[in-house]
Amino acid sequence: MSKKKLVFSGVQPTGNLHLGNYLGALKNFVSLQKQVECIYCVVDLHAITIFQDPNQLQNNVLETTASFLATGLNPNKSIIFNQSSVSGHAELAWILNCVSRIGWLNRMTQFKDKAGSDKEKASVGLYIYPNLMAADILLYKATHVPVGADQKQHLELSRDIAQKFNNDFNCKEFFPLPEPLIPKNISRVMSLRDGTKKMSKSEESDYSRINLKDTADEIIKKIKKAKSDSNTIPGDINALESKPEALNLLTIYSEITKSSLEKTISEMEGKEYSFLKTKLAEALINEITPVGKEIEKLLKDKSHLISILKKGTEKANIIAEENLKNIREKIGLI
Ligand code: AQP
Repeated sequence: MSKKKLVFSGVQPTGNLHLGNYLGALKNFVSLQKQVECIYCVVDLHAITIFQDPNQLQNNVLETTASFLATGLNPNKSIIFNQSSVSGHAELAWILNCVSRIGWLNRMTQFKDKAGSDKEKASVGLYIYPNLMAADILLYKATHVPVGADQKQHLELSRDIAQKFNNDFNCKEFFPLPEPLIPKNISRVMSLRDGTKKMSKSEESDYSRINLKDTADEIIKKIKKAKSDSNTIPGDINALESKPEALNLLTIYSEITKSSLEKTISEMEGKEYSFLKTKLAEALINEITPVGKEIEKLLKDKSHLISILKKGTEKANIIAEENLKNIREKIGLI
């Protein structure tokens, strides 16, 4: 990547970060900071689209910040801050609410999933969440956005909003059209209990996910209990199409051991799933438990975490204010 590119991404402080956040987003965040200017945000304004206990929210913001640092983000290389501390996010979101179309939002599948069967009772914020996400990205004129596959549709909407703004205000290329950076091999880590659902912080059962703070014993227990299959592991990837839980375990194992899925499957062919589970638990313990211990250590010094967020806010605010000044001008605000 050339120096002109700018990366932006965010994570909601809605609970313990898990293996899906780690493999789908955080690992990519860390490798990108070595190549290009990066801005990483704890998106607390997104979190409150669903009610959050205020004390818990504060803790979760710090825990998400600690998770960023524990996985390898460096505040001297990347800008790390929390969204609500830069008011430009909310201001640009309002402007983009007036650019984005209701028909576009009506197609967003995440709203349908999160609002559930009683959409009338969902917050307005949850419905317009993708416009705020577009504002997060466009406020910094970010060109690339590392996300898991579940965010692809929102990224496409951000591109549509950027394009419409550029057309409406006759300023071709004012906003770059942001490109998603989605991991190739494991774009969506699935629940350990139901291979058709993504691993998620808000899923009720803790057995559905591996948290970054899980101990070795918890990892062993969760992997042992994970749904798999009563047959032995097949040698043909097509035979796994109807077995999403088994495919998920094999995909996670191949990602953690940095091997291809094809190679993993051929090595595991004919073995029991209990064999895979033992190997997988071992690999996860090696990769995840040092991160969890580092999170715990960082959480012991909350004032250090707050000072990192404060410094990040100052840096983010400078870029945001400069861009907002031009945005206000473009649309005729004095
Ligand atoms: N299961 C997943 N597989 C791959 N990537 C994932 N991400 C989340 N879950 C998976 C990616 O992690 C980043 C941060 O996500 P988020 O926490 O901001 O929101 P989310 O996608 O809604 O994640 P959760 O865990 O499901 O949170 P809740 O339960 O609070 O809604 C994003 O890049 C996302 O793609």
